[in-house]
Amino acid sequence: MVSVDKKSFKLAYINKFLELHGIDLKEGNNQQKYEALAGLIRDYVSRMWLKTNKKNNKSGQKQVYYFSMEFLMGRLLGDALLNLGIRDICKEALSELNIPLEELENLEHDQGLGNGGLGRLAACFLDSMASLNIPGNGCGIRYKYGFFEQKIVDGKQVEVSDDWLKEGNAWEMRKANKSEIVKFGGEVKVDYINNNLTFTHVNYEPVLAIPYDTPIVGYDNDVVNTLRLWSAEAVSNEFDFSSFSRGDFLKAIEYKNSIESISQVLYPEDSFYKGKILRLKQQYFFVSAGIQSIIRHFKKYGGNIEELDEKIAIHINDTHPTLAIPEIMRILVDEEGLDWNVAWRITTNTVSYTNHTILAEALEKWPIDMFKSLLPRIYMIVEEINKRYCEELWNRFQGQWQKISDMSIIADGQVKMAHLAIVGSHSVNGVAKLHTEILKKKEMSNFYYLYPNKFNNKTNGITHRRWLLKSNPKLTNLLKDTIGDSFIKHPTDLNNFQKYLSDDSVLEKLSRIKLENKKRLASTILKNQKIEVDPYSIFDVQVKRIHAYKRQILNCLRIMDLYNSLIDNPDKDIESRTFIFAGKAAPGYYLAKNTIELINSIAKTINNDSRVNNKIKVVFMENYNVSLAEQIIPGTDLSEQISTTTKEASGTSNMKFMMNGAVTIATLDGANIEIKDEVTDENIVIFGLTADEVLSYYRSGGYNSSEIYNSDIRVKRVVDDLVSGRYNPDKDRFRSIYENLVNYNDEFFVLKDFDSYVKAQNKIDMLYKDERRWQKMCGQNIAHSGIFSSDRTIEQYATGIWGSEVIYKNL
Ligand code: 26V
Repeated sequence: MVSVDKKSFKLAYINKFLELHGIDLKEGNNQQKYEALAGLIRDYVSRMWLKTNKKNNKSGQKQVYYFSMEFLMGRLLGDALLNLGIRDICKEALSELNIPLEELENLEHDQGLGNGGLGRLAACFLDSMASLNIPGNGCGIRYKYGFFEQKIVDGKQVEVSDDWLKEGNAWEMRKANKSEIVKFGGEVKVDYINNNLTFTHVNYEPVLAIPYDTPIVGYDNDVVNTLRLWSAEAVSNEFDFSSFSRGDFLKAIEYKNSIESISQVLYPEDSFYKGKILRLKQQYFFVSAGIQSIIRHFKKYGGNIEELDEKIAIHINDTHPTLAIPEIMRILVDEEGLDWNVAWRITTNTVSYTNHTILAEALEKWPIDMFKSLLPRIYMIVEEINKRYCEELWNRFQGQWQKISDMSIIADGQVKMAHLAIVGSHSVNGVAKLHTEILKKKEMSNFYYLYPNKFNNKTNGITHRRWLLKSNPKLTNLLKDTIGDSFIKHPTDLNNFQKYLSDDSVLEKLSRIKLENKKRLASTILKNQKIEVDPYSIFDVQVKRIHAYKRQILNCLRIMDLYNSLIDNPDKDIESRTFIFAGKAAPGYYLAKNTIELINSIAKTINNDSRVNNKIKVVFMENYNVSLAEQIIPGTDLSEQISTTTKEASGTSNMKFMMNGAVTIATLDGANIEIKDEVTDENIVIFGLTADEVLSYYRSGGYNSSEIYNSDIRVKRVVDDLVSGRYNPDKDRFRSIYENLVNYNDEFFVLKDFDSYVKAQNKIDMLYKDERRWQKMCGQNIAHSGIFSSDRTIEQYATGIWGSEVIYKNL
């Protein structure tokens, strides 16, 4: 804990400001004031950081490294203040200087180095590892440009590059002395020396990997872990001096740019995975730099390489960092001279892998030619791994050639990263119970048969520090006032809140807090989208990446249907609602971008129709990111989790919403099932096909969407309106959505689930009318959300996969 009082904080702040800017505080602008505050907090953090590092170097405790292409961190200042326990002191001290803390906090650019769930999960995990006192560090790429910023122009998404480093980054520390060289291209020279084969990589292109370290502050425990992000630079004497002397300046610049492009930009997750060479380069770049630096550090502190797996755990977040497996093998065999079998044992014991999707089209496969020419030695190692593994398969599945070829790492001219990840790690986990079952029984059943003990489930979680304490201080205070503050360190203590749900005054307070959060959200909507919404209406929210399987379209069709019924029957007794959407579409994903346009067209039509205006409104909020989520989620009444069952691996916003007292309308998909099990059927509204039904349709057919279209007149009416010109003067604008639903048999069962969705929504209306009952439901959701803290998830990873000690006490 930082022990500082208001007076000394104020003094330290004034000094820091002067030190950084050389002017009087009064003359400074807010950006300068933010920089001084961040600088001061970083000073506090640095001392603990040093202490944690020293302890780790000495203790011999197992170190966990979480490798991920994405870390969606959001803003860091508020998080640090909260975890250091000095937010109140800081706020008061600044307010005495006439500086509103929130204004400074809002100046910080979101660190948006991730697409969505997978990247945000990595960020929550870092927070939990630090808060549970687990020596756990992140390893990734310092993209110069984060996930694009979304602008909505004429209802359409326009992508703008996210220049997040433009004002500098107060939290990172460049560590040039800890750089590594990563080698691309070239050839491998094989020699036979002293009865040993040796492999020398020659004529390669060296790339300098420079680490930038960001402190990850644990909650109230003096622990500061590290997120290490790598940036690519040209090895200086490889380009400028030689080329310069020949006067070829432009060539030198071109070369420099081509090297730097490796860490230039984060790839947007697409509907289809495209094997782009730059992405493969990115993957090897950060994995190689990360593994080299881990092993260098391990040896520096006296580690015995043959005990690497006892002291180090490397976790790979999806298949993106799978090259860690052959890279460790390369170092152990080529550089450390270990026997292949020994090296293989160490490698597989060290590495563990999480799968985050069953969408076959998202699985990474690299063309052999590309792989081989970019990473010649790594390719040889993968070939050798595959050769030995296929021998094992031949023994196990004699004569079953098709099966062996299906399971091979290299087949059909491609290197299959998921296969390499499963074979080369000791643990494969899914991210929710249903998801893990589908992996075992269906998607990866052959592998489950071969390695039953590798497969396990670790249901996702979210850090309650950011998603409750930080984003919803009012609710946090009510919880502290009722159940005390033990839930902060033991989130399942939120259960104690159940006892208070028969107390009307508590329910009344809960409802007031929600209203205040809704008012805050309403003013953001007015400011950003210039739409006035009624905070007394139901805030019905679907915020997430735009994707066909997440079924924003189902939500749209239901809104169109409600609109029809209000026009048909102006006296229809419904609760007034504000439908709020937000989310980004991959730039190359036509259908997703078209969905955004549809939402905006519906919004325009409905919001301008005075006949329904006091009943329903539709809003699409621009540029969904972590900071916007922190505002939207506490102000939500109804959480939309309506993916096609079996498709959403887990979902994590579902957990954030429940923790903030929203009621969920959901399909039995991903972690929704576990949420339902926790809150019980009375406190969630479930609809739609079950997993068995969906799987059976996919397996045996039998679904005909046009039958529904032709038989349900409500469905026909809304689907026809997609192409009638009612929502957009260009009748063909949404033609492809129409075609997908009617003529391409509706792959995601939108029409099939429509009726049950409408009924579920009517049930929501009915429940909401009974205010007391509704508040109780909200309270039950909060009370049962503790299990979905990422502290629980991380404890399960630590004990079940990484074999790290979990020590709660402070340093
Ligand atoms: C795939 C690709 C393909 C090529 C280009 C860039 C790119 C980036 C990411 C991905 C994989 C995305 C997988 C993913 O985000 N899965 C989500 O993981 C969440 C955390 O486990 C989970 O809650 C969501 O249900 C799941 O969709």
